[in-house]
Order: sequence, then structure tokens, then C-alpha cells
Amino acid sequence: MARDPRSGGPAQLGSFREDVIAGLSRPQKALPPKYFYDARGSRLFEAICRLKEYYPTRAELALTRAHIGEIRRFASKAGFPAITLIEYGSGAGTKSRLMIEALRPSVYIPVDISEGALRDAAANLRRRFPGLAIRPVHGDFSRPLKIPLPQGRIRRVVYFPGSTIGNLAPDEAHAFLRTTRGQVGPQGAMLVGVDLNKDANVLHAAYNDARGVTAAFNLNLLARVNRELRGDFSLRRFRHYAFYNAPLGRIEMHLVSLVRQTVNVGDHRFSFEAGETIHTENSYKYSVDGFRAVAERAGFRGRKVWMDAKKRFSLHGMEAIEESASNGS
Ligand code: SAH
Ligand code: AVI
Repeated sequence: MARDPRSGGPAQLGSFREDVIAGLSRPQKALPPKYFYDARGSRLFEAICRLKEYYPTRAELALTRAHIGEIRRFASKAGFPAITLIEYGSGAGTKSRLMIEALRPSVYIPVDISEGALRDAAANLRRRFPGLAIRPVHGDFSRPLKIPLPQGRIRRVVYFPGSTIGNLAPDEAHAFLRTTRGQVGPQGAMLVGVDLNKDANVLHAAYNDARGVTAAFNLNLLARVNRELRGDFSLRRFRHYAFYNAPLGRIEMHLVSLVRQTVNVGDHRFSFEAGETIHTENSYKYSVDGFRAVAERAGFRGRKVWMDAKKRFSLHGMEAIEESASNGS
């Protein structure tokens, strides 16, 4: 498995420690959501996907199955006999399987920060598609990554499902799309799953499930800090809190300190007031046109959009805009 030098081993621990210390030192304490996905976090995310309240996974799978023929036609291009499929945040690989069956790429490159999930998904896909070249990359897609791209007349298609793009702030989403545009080249394409704006009650329920799986996913971040960075967070002294921030169009997840307390992380000490929060995740929701505008600024033209029957979730088929025609920054 290819590994970004900063993504595995002690170097990863280094950036995790730096990010945690920096995040807990800010006036609004914050931790980056990419650290949710240790082995337990990845399993908890899969459990979230099965919850009745968490509609995005079911909606995206349903719309992908319903429109798979059109998705295949969109991804293929005359004059390009082969496809390289690059998937960011591939996770357990459930959607990957569908896309590989439809697109029949000659090379598949899943990229994920969660090493165990990536390894297990790649092993499953190798059994299922024995002729396919699978080249997993363990790394952080918010940083420059070396992706082993085959050269030649090969159509490069990036797949970014699950609305993971919604976990990026607008400037980060722009930067990610710009980098991806450079990666796929002028003949490349992208398929992005994007969660849509909707009734705040539906959103609220999706991030406050009755069984408390999302709460366990959120609190697991503190358990990870305890285990990997010599932290002493008491998980009973924090509570999961998620709400829809309508003016900013995003779900925010926080961990609320239930009491006034101090917490140690290695040699660093942090004070919490009762009610003070650690901001752990944003999940931006878009309109179809709103997302298209973001993508266009980054060098992708929206060609197709597929939605589920309730119009809760969208999959955007986008093509690279030729450099001379792009107005992106
Ligand atoms: N694509 C799957 C999983 C989505 S969960 C689905 O649609 O169900 C988000 C995935 O992105 C997880 O597998 C997580 O490990 C990965 N991820 C999150 N932030 C990342 C980052 N900065 N770099 C690489 N992978 C990341
Ligand atoms: C991966 N990502 C798109 C999920 C989301 O909905 O923002 C992560 C998640 N957080 C809480 N529940 C699910």
C-alpha cells in the first residue's frame, strides 16, 4: 500500500498531536474531523450508515443504482479506451463496488486516512475483481498527495461519495476541487456525492440518532486522544451536541463540557468552563446550483446531476473545464 510520508507511523502521530494541541488552544476549541476515523471510529461510521435516521447513505446508494447506466455513459469518453478511477474517502468500499462494476476501470486507486478500513476494503475488492489493478493510497486528501497515476490515453475519473466534501469548509472544498482538477487533467471528470439542503428536523434527527451511535462516534475522538496522546479526558464529563446552523447551511457537531474542569493531553493542560464546547465537525448542505457554482470556480463544469426520489441527496457528474475557458482562481 502506498503511504504518504505524513500519513503513517510516528509522523502521523506528530501531526495528530500538533493539531490537537493547536485546536484545544483556540478560543473556540476545535478538533479536525479527519481524526474520527481510527479503527473504532470507522466501524462506528459504518453503524451510522445503517441507522434509520441517517438517510444519506441509503439515498446515495439508491440514486446510484437507479442511474447507473447514465453514470457509466457519463464517465466514458470517446477516444479513451480505459478509465483510471480514483476514489477519495473510500471507507468500507460499499459504493466503490457499484462504481467499479459500472465503470470497469483498468486501475482503481482508493485513498483513505483510515489504514485498516482501506486495507480491508482493498482486500474485499481484490477478491471480487481479480483482474483489476487496485493501488490503495493511505493518506490525507487535505494535503498534497502522491497518487500513482498511469499515463497514456486513459480517462481519469475521481469519485468522492458520501458528501465527505461537506465536511470541508468552503475554502477547503475549493482547494480540494482545484487540486483534483489538476490531477484529472483537461479530459478528466469527477463524480461527487453532495447532501442537499432540507427540512431542519430531518437533518437534526440524522445527527442525533435515538440509539446514540453518532454520540459514540463523536466521543470516540476523545478516547483516541486519551489512547494515542496520553490524554485524560473523562468521557462521562462530555456530551454530544449536534444542531443545524441555518445561516451557515451546516450541521455542527460539538462535545460539551458538562462541568468546569481541566484536562491534560501529554504535557499540555486545558481548562473548560461548564457548557464550553469543542467543535468537532461541520457537515455543509448544498443546493444543486450552489454546489455547481463552487465546482465551477474550481475548474469543473456540472454536466449531470442525479438525485434520489425524495431529492435529499445528489450525485454530480462534472467535467474538467479547459484551462483557457476556466475563470477559477
Ligand atoms: N465513502 C464512504 C465513507 C464516507 S466516511 C461512504 O460514502 O460511505 C468519510 C471517509 O473519508 C472515511 O473513510 C474517512 O476515513 C475518510 N477521510 C476523512 N477525512 C479524510 C482525509 N482528510 N483524508 C483521507 N481520508 C479521509
Ligand atoms: C462522512 N461525513 C459525510 C459524515 C457526515 O454526515 O457529515 C460524517 C458523520 N458525522 C456524523 N454522522 C456522520
